[in-house]
Amino acid sequence: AVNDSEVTPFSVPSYACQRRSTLKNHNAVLTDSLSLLAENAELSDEDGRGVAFRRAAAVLKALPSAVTKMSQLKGLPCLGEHSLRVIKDILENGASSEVESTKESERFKALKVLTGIFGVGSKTADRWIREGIHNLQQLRDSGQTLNRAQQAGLEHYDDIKQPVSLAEAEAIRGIVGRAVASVSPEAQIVLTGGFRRGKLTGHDVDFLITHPEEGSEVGLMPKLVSWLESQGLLLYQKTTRNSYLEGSEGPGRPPSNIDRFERCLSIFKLSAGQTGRGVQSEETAASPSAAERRWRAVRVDLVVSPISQFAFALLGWTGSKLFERELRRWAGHEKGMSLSSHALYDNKQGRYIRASSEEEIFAHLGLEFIPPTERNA
Ligand code: DGT
Ligand code: MG
Repeated sequence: AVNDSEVTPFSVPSYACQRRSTLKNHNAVLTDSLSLLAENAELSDEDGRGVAFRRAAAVLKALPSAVTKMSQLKGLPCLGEHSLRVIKDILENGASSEVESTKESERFKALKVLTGIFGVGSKTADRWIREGIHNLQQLRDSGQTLNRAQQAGLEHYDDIKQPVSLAEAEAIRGIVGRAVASVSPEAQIVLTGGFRRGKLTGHDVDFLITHPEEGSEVGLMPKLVSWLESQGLLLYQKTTRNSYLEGSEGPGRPPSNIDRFERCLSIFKLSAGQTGRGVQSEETAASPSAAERRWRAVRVDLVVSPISQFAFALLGWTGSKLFERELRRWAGHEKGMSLSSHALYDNKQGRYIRASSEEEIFAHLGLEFIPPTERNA
C-alpha cells in the first residue's frame, strides 16, 4: 500500500480556459455527483452555488487519473468546503448522502420534469410546483395557460428528452446546408455546440451561419426559416434578436451591428429516412410509436452572424457553458477586457480588438489555444 506521503498531489491551472478538457473523464462518479448538485442549485435560482459546483467538477474532469484519496486534492483550485465534503463522502462511503437525498427529493424530480419541457424555465417550474403541479399529467389537467413554445415543448416532450445522435445532427446539417445554399449560395454553415467539441450525443443541434461579404447576412434568417417552413421541416420556430450577455459588453459600448445577430430556436421534424437508421424515439402511451410516425422532433438552434463577428460567435457558441464563462472571467479579471460572442473590448484602451479566427482571440487573451475537442470543461 502507498502511504499518504507518497501520493503525488495533482496540479491544475485555476481557470478552465487554461486547461485541456477532453471527453475522457477519470472521475465520472465524483463529477456526476457535483454536476447534480450544480443542476439542483441552478434550478433553484442559486447560480452562485451552481457555478461553484460546476467549477469543482471541471477541475476533477481535468485530472489525469482517478482520485482515491483526499490528500491528492491538496492545492487544487476551485474546490470549496462544500464540494470537498461531497467528494470525501463519496471516497469514504461510496456515495454522498446530500446527492442521494437531492436526487430522491420530490422538488428536484418535479423541477427536472417541468424544465425538461422546451420553453419552461426554473421560475415557471417553481410557480407550477407551488400550485401543486409536479408532472406532465398534472400540468395538462391544470388548465394552465401555456405559450406557443411550451405547447410545442409539451407536445414533443418524449422526442426532445431523447438525446440527439451524431448521425441525426449530420442529417440536419445536410438539410440546413441545402436550405442555406438555396437562399444564399455563398453563405457558410458550421455545426457548433457539443457536436463541435466531439460529443456523440446532444440535447440539441447548434448551427452558426455567416456570409463572406459583410452585410450580405442581413435578411438571411427570415429567408432560411421560410424555406424550411415551406418544406414542412419545422414543428416550431421563434426568431429573436440575440440579447444574451447584454450588459457584459464593454462600458460605453457604442451601438453596433449587433442588431443583425439573430437566433432561431426551433423544433425540427426529422424524417426517419433522413438519418438512414430510423428514429430513436421510445413508444409511449401519449404519442404514437416512432414506427407509426416515421419522424421525430429535434431541437435545433440557428444563429446568423456577420463575418466581422464570426470568430467571436464561433468561440461563443462552441461551449462548453463553463468554458465560455471561464473565458469571460479570465478576460475580465486577468486582462481587463470584455469578451462576448460578438466582440472583444479592451477596457483600458477603450477599443475593440478585431479577430478573424479563434486562434487570434486566444492570443489576444494571452491564452494558449485550446481546440474545440479540449473545451469540454
Ligand atoms: P448539448 O446540446 O447538451 O450537447 O450541449 P451544448 O454544449 O451544445 O450546449 P447548448 O446547446 O446549450 O449551447 C451551445 C453553446 O452555445 C453553449 O456551450 C454556450 C452557448 N450558448 C448557449 N446559449 C447561448 C445564448 O443564449 N447565447 C450565446 N451567445 N451563447 C449561448
Ligand atoms: Mg447543443
